[in-house]
Parts: sequence; C-alpha cells; structure tokens
Amino acid sequence: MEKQPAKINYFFGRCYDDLWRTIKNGFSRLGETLSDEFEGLTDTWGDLIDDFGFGRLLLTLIKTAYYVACLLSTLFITTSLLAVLSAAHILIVALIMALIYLGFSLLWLSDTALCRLRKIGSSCPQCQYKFALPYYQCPGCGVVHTKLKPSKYGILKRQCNCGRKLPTTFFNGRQKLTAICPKCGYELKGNGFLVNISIPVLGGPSSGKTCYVNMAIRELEQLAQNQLDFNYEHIEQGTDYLNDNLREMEQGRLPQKTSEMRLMYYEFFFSPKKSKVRNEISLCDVGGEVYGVGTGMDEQVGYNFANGFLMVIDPLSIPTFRDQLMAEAGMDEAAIAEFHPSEMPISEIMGMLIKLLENMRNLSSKQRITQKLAVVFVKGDLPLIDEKIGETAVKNQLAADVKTTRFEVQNKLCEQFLLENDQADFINTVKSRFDNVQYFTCSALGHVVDGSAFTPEGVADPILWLIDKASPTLNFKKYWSAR
Ligand SMILES: Nc1nc2c(ncn2[C@@H]2O[C@H](COP(=O)(O)OP(=O)(O)OP(=O)(O)O)[C@@H](O)[C@H]2O)c(=O)[nH]1
Ligand SMILES: [Mg+2]
Ligand SMILES: [Zn+2]
Ligand SMILES: [Zn+2]
Repeated sequence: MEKQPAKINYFFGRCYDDLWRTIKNGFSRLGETLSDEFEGLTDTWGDLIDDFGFGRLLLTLIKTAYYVACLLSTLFITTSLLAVLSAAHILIVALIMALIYLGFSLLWLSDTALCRLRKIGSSCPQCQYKFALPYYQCPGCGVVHTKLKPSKYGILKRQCNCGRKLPTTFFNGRQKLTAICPKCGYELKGNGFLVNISIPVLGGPSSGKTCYVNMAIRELEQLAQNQLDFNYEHIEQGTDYLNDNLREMEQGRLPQKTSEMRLMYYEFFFSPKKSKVRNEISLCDVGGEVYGVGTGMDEQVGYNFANGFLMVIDPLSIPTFRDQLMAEAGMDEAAIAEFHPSEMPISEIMGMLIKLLENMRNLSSKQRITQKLAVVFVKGDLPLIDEKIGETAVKNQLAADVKTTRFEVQNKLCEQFLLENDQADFINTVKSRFDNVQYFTCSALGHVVDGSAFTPEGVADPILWLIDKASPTLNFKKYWSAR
C-alpha cells in the first residue's frame, strides 16, 4: 500500500519494535553479566600471578569457585529463564496480534465484499472514469488519503498526521468525508457509498437526445414520488443544463443544440426510500456530431465504463419512412422541418459505437457486448408512429395475443418497422453484438412547438428498463405489471 499521511497503528509497527527491544535488552544484559563474571575470574588469577602467596592462592581458589558458580548459574539458569520469558512474551504478543489481525481481516473482507456485491462505485462526471474507492480528504487539514480502508494505519479508524481520527470503512461513516476523483482530482458531489449506473445516450445531431434526457429525468422524478416510493434528487455537479432546459421546455420552448463533443453527465440519485446505499444514475448527453468520423469519440472512456446504452432513433432519419409520411400522411417538407429531422443514418451510429468498444476493450468482431441496449424511437408524435410501433399498436397486439408480453410485442413491432424500412443491417448488427436488446417508442415533447407546454409520453420506461437490468438490487416488477 502506498504511503499514507497517517500514523502507523501501534500493533502494526511499534508493537514489534517494543518486543524486539525488550528481548534484545534482556540478552545484552545477560552478555554484560557473563563478561563481568569472566573478567572477575581472569582478574583474580592475574592478581595471583603478579603477587604469589599461599594466602592469596587460597583466596583465589575461593573467588574462582564463586565466579564459576556465578558463570554456570548465569549460563544455564538465567539464560533459560530469559529464553522462557522471551518466548512467553512473543507468544502473548502473537496471540493478541492474531486476534487483531482476525478482526482486521473480517472488517477488511466485509468492507470489500459489500463494495463488490452491491457494486459500490462512483463515476467522475469530469474525466468519465469509474472507481470503487475514491480518495478522501481529511476534514482537519485537507490532506488527501488515497486508500482510506482498514490497513496498518488503523483498523476502524486511522489518525491523520494532523491528529484527526478518520473512519476507514462504510460501517462507521467514511462516506461522510469529502470524496475526490483519483484520476483528475474533481470533488465528487455524491459521497462514495453509491451504486453508479451510467448510460450514454446515442443518436445523431438533432435526433432528440437532449429533449429525451431532460424530459425522462423530469418523468422519473414524478414517478419516484407518485408511484415508486423512491427518493429522487438531482446532483448539482455543474455538468448539465437540466434546470435551464426544463425551464425552457415548461414554457413550450426547445432546448439549445448540444455543442459539447464530450459526454455531459446528467446525474441524479434514484433509490428506494428505505435503502442505505444510494443509486447514482448518470445519463450522458453529447452533441450528435461526435458519432461522425474523426471527432475524438475514442478519447471518451465513459463509453467503456457504461452500464447500459440508450440509442435514440429519429424516425425521420429513415429515408423510406420520411417518404411514407409524405405519401400517406400528407406531410410536406415544411411540416417535416417542424420536427427538426436528423440526417445521420442509424447504422452508422451503431457502427461507431461498436468500433469504439472493440478498440477500448480489445474485442474481436465476434465478441459480444454484455451491457444492455435500449433502442428508443423518439418523436413518437409524428403521424403513423402510434399505429405502427406506438402505444396503440402495442395495445392492439397485446389484445390479439394474450400470451405475449409488452416487451416482446415492442421488439416485434419495432423490428418489423425497421425491416420494412430497409434497416435489416441495423437489426442484424445489434442482434449479433448485444446480449440483450429492448425496443421502445416514446415522445419527449408530445407535439411540435405551438406555444403550449410539452407533454411527454413513455420516456421513463427505457431508463427504468436499463436501471432494472444493471442494478443487482433494483427491479420494477410492480411498475411493469401495472403498465
Ligand atoms: N415533435 C417533436 N419534436 C421533437 C421531439 N424530440 C425532439 N424533437 C425535435 O428535434 C429537435 C432536436 O432535438 P434535440 O433533443 O435537441 O436533439 P439532439 O439529439 O440533442 O441534437 P444535438 O444536440 O444536435 O446532438 C428538437 O429541437 C425538436 O424540434 C419530440 O418528441 N417531438
Ligand atoms: Mg443535444
Ligand atoms: Zn475525474
Ligand atoms: Zn489531517
């Protein structure tokens, strides 16, 4: 573990020094005594040689007997006693250490297991990286602790060099400290005890991503309160335009075109009221031009860390459907222009994503992408959509075949629609590369600009589906069965 700005815990450092020092002192004293006694013996005989006499000889013999007795007792009795006491000392310390290490291991294990099982982790809206343990700042001196977990610096708590005691696990409040991104130093607004679910939103320029993301978040907030018994809270990271966009859209005005060519993180907490771990949902919007060629999409690691992908499809970006609208629904160019059609072909966008993930993950062209994909037809208020793939079509099919589920019907209708409109390539690519794909139809605005407030339809479902699939603990069974 890299060096931390904290004091090493007594039992992991000084405890060994103290033990070693005590034993060393004992034996070095023993050495001194032995050498004193030996010196006494040699001195006596030295004195006798210098000044010989029978009286002195007698005294020398008595002294010799004394020193030999001393030497023998020191050598055998004291040494054994010292060895036994040292061994007892080592044993007692080892026993205490074993208990401490056991406690330490259990705590470390449960903290780590909790993180792994619940998929605890944060994502950084600035550099797009994801990590299990952020850096934490000492509230006393501001110094950053890079690995605040049970370690030699402390088991439940550690003492920062400034003297402040810091908790080292989720169980005793580590998450209340200020968390910092280990990659770029960004101060994270969520507190680290989170499950992050990040969902990049794909779609060409003017396909409807920004309208969709903002309206979907608004709808999720309402669902949280009215139907799901969830807590919703927008995280003010300063990386999104949620408040501005919603204010505009509530007045019946359109959000601005997204000029950012980097993923913009719209983040919010979205968790059952009683749950301790909070879900942090990140919907990532971006200027649609990024899905064109040579735009630096490959620098954005956020795609690699995604838990699911949401691709919006503007039906107007499919040329045959545009023709059909003109032929069958009597739309002219001016009427189509009111929907601000997207021009980028959907296969091109999907191709870009797959190529990007292959490069980032070293995948072969046969390997699959495990994250779930929601394909969402937006601008559902266009003529013909409701009867072909929208709510009316779904309800008719469900009534005709009671055995199928809503999800199956949605997939069937949308795939059929794409096939009829020469998009077999798209369907095949998606099927061959993604493990789990679900189609949806919705309308973020409900109508073209006419001065009145917009009326979104069905925008929450795709995100709920992706969250449901990505989260180990959440499921929206009740919600789906009520649909
Ligand atoms: N009628 C209708 N129009 C929509 C709907 N969603 C989007 N639009 C139109 O499509 C235009 C583009 O939508 P945006 O959400 O800005 O598109 P975007 O994908 O974010 O585009 P970029 O920011 O350029 O990548 C909007 O200005 C609307 O005119 C919808 O549900 N209904
Ligand atoms: Mg946009
Ligand atoms: Zn970062
Ligand atoms: Zn400190």
